[in-house]
Amino acid sequence: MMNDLFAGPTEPLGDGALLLRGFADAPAADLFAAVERIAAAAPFRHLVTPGGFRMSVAMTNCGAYGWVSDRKGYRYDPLDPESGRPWPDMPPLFAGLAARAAERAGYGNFASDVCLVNCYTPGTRLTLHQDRDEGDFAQPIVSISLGLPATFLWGGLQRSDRARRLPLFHGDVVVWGGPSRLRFHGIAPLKEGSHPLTGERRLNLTFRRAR
Ligand code: MD3
Ligand code: FE
Repeated sequence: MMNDLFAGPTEPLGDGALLLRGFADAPAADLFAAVERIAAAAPFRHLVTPGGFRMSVAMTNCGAYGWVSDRKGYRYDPLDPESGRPWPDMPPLFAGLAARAAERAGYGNFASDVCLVNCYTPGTRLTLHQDRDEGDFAQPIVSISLGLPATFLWGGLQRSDRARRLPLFHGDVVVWGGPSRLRFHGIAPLKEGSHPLTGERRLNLTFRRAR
């Protein structure tokens, strides 16, 4: 398995969270090409929060469900509300890579049914939040970073807990589970720059088990 050839550095981030630096370097170009196909079928869009704010991050999804937000709330929806059609299929490359990363962190049989794709341009940020719309918090979330670097904000279990700053680079994969699963987290405003693969963008893929 490809996983067995990966000998890159791993950094434990705290209870249940593991950073795999460069775990997605080799498949990065294929991942990016798949994101472009997904975005051709389900374009990136700026969702509105229940409070009425337009998110600065542009999002799309693939898999059996997609994460969506509107004035009615946050939810996982089997249909893309923009088109009324199912989300694009999860490419086998995606699900396989996420499962191998989860395995490496000690979470066997991670079968994600959603990949939420976030697109950041310079100035885009994601304010501190928890991911709690999924059905089973015993399932981890796996994130893959592509393109421009970002500063990840890693808080605690209370919104008011001081957040640690952690740089995330192209190819980095993080597995968030166990006691870290419900920690507040976010992304600081993206800095200007250009990346050979993605241009003036950062893409983040998060793999989730919605139901
Ligand atoms: C820690 N995305 O989509 S990925 C998100 O880079 C999200 O786009 C960020 O937060 C991004 O919800 C951060 C890292 C991440 C994702 C989910 C987590 C960290 C997490 C869930 C629980 C704890
Ligand atoms: Fe999140």
